[in-house]
Amino acid sequence: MTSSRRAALKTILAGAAIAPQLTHAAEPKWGRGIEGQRRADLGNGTYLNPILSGDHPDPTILKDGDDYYMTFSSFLSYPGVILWHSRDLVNWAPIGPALTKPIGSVWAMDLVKHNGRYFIYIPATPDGKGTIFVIWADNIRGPWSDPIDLHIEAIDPGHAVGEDGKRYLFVNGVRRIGLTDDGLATVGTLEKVYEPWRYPSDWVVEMFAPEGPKLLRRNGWYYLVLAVGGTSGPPTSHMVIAARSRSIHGPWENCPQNPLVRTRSADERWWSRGHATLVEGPAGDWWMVYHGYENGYRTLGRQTLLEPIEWTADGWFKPKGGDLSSPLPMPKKGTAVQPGFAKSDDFTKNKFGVQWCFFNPGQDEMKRVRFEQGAVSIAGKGTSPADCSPLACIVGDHVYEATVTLEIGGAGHGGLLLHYNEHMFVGVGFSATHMLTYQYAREQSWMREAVKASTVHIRVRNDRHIVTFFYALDDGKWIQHPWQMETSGMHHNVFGGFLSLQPAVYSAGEGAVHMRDFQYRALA
Ligand code: 6LW
Repeated sequence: MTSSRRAALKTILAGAAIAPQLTHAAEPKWGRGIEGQRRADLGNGTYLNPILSGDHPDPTILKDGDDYYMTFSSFLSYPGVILWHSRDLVNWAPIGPALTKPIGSVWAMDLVKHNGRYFIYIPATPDGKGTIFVIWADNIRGPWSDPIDLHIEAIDPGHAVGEDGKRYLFVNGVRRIGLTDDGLATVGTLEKVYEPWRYPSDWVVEMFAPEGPKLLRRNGWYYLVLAVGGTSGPPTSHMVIAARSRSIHGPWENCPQNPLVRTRSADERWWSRGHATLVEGPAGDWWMVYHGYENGYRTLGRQTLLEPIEWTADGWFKPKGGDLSSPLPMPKKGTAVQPGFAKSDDFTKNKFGVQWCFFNPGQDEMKRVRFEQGAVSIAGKGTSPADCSPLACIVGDHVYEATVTLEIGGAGHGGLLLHYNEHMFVGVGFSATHMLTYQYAREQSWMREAVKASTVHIRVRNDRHIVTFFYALDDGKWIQHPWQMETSGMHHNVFGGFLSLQPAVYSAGEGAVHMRDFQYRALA
């Protein structure tokens, strides 16, 4: 297509009128950032959770002088372990990925600084079997080392330095293992160090699952903050509990106020709140970051929440944010970085590992990618969206549209999806001769339609789980796809894996798909 034809089409497409939105009960008023994306900072001295909307679970946070860094479980998305930066705990900007080499599904990590060097302890599942890796860097912006397998069969590492100056990793259970001084190998074996506080056995939770141990040394105490109750299942599952000890070797004393955080009712805005880390704010006050599912939006994954805490005279702490459904005062003395980023992409800049991640890629997946002028070409792989490692991005809005222009080259096919995993996605694809419709992770061949177009434009609108696809062929005239879908059940409680529903582009079969003009806009 010539560039003048492309410009003309872009104008037609941008102005295209499409079906009106559904109406819904009133929701809280979030701030709106770039492309209308949800923004926590309300601009009036308060913020409204989540601080990072969309799939940002198991936050691990590091205060490094006036800077804060955070990363989140990235599961099977690569490049993975995306680091974010903030100077006020509320506004966060992405830095980029710390892990490019696939090592399986990445779960709750610990980001630490020790003797001037940065470390990320990463539980992952290479070959389906769990172990803990470490990567390190002298500059948090990289380069990061290759992952080193510590051969620890456990999840959820939490790093601590004992009063003896020795390094330890606490893991789920709660168990502990020693580390060498350089932090890159283990000393001894896993040993059980703490039997956590138990909630009454008739509470409605998923399972006991003591995990996510995070350690803090303050005023002569070691605090051990952890999650119990299970991250998913019923909305009242997850909780934050704490224990403390004068020594890294115990004995650990349970916090008399356990559980410190828990969703009490399914009427609350945030479900399954838990997995917390304590962090000092810019003004020397204290906060907790943790995650939760948003009521009615499990499809968005677990989102990052920030809650103020207060240290009490008895040396314990208590949360002060209630159920987090209302705006809270911003942390004092911080400065805001430009939060988030534009998800619209003209492919003049490489946004792999900030926005775009392959789902469950092979070791050489980036070899499929070729940047061209204002486009990216993705070589085909596999035979369908289920086995071709679609290119996906995390979103955090209740209503949004994503639009892309594709040129389908060769005998392959490509399209736009809402993708959870290989067992669940919906979408519309095109080959050189046909339009393909995917529902229930399968092509519905009875819907296959003959079309002939060198260029296709596809738009997906997700309006609070009501999903509508639109497409336009060479003349740029939008047509609403005849099948509207409902996707509220596409989440972890049904399909496992702790993932989220993400807009994704796929390229399958022989040939390549040229992708250009990706546009995102949040509508609510
Ligand atoms: C995470 C663990 C958990 O490592 O989910 O249910 C795992 N709890 O803490 C993946 O996010």
